[in-house]
Amino acid sequence: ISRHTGVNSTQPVDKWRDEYPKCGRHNQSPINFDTSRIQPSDTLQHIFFVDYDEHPPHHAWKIFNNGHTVVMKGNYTCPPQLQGGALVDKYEVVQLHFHWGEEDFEGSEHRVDGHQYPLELHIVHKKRVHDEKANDDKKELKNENEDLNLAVIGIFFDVVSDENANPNLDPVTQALERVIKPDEPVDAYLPTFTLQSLLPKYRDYYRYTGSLTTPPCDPVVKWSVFRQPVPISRQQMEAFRRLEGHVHDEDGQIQTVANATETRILKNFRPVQPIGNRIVSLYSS
Ligand code: 1SD
Ligand code: ZN
Repeated sequence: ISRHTGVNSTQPVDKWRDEYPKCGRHNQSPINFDTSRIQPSDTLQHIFFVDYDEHPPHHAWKIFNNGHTVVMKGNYTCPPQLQGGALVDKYEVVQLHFHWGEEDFEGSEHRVDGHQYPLELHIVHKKRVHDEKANDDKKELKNENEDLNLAVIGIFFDVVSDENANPNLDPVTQALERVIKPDEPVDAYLPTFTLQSLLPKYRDYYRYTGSLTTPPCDPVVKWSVFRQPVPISRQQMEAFRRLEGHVHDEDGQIQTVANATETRILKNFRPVQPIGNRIVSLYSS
């Protein structure tokens, strides 16, 4: 039995391209932000986080450990949106999830001058389509991912010694205790949790066009990654490292293993990818 660090796939990261050709092509994510080469942009504007302070009705969240990360979906009637930020379209929230490592020196997918933060949150948004019905009809005729047009917000977390550094994250880390085992979704009631409460104070961000960081690696993502990290306590960070994942055998089949420490999700970030001739810009207020 081998433990693969590859996520969302039965393949290790370096084999993704065999099964998912897009993972080996251009415009892949994550990347390293080389601050000596990135200039503040004249054309980027700030992003409006519309209804980010809203609660889903009855504070209802679906929390799911899918074996490679924890995914949270708010049961919104009118999901929070991104507007502005040179995005052209409006994008609405679909889900959020995290990437982390075994120790504090690794974990984030994006890097800044080679530095990795211990945790990175992704708030995934999809382009808003006015006529849902028409869209569903079309989808049946097409490949599932063909219409994908996503905007993902990346937020770095930095571990600080103060136990009370980020109480806004407590509803999330407490809910993690209920999804230690993979593949068993829970309905959580999170009265004090909003997306707004996870954003950093300063909203400067790096912008570039990239991909999903997991198979099938579709190059359809407008990435906005905040420059300022958000604090997280040691205890909160450990809650992520207690989550259990899948273990695969040589054929990529999921194995059940009695020893729980063997199955922990301890590394679910993809290595940085070549930037190629892409332009990375910085919105600086
Ligand atoms: O890894 C996630 C993947 O699980 C899925 O959530 C996808 C959105 O459909 O997004 C990628 S990521 O690029 O946000 N890491
Ligand atoms: Zn992600």
